[in-house]
Amino acid sequence: MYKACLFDLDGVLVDTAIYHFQAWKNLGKQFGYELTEEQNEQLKGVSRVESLNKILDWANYTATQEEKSVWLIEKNEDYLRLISNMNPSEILPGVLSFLEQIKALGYKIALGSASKNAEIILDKTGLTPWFDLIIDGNKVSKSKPDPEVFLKGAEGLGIAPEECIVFEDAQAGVEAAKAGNMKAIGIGESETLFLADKIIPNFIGVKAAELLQF
Ligand code: G16
Ligand code: MG
Repeated sequence: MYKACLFDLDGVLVDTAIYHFQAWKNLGKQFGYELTEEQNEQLKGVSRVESLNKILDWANYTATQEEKSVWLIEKNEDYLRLISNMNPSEILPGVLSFLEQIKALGYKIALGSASKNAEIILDKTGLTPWFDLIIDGNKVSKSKPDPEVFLKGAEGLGIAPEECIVFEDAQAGVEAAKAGNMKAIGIGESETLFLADKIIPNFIGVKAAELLQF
């Protein structure tokens, strides 16, 4: 009955959070703020603009619109430099085997990421050919937990939301999947992903035919 798998990018297929963290930390120095790892956790799955707003909030810094625009560009330029050497070795363990299995089982595969740089990352890691459809931050106007990114994925694939299974590492992403009437499989810790229908720590050794039984 399930026909499509929709994947988040950062934290599910690859770990770009380390690069976002570095770029935000570098930016924070401009207003004398040192971002912590715990705070970076809270930026996972959050859009670029919202991430900057959160950081400025934590730093207690009131920025002008102009400062914000400049900083968003600077952060992204820094991030693009950091991801420029990404390669297939950065695909998270077990992911390729899982993609192979679901392809063989006949599932459609789509990306549902908040990132505006998703296509670059998929290309650099060699993941692009696996995807029937890519919905990224350039194609949506509302951030997760709004279901827009996943609903557009289902629509683009021509598959009903009830027939879709979402893979997410962020609580907001799991909420987005549930709000879209989809099944959600959380990748990571049960403390943060408790709203998911199933939770796995990662894709290592996962048998798709078993996991996708609901
Ligand atoms: C990713 C990251 C977030 C990042 C967002 C936007 O989300 O987890 O930390 O802020 O994309 O990225 P960019 O600045 O490249 O547009 P996801 O949805 O792939 O987990
Ligand atoms: Mg994510």
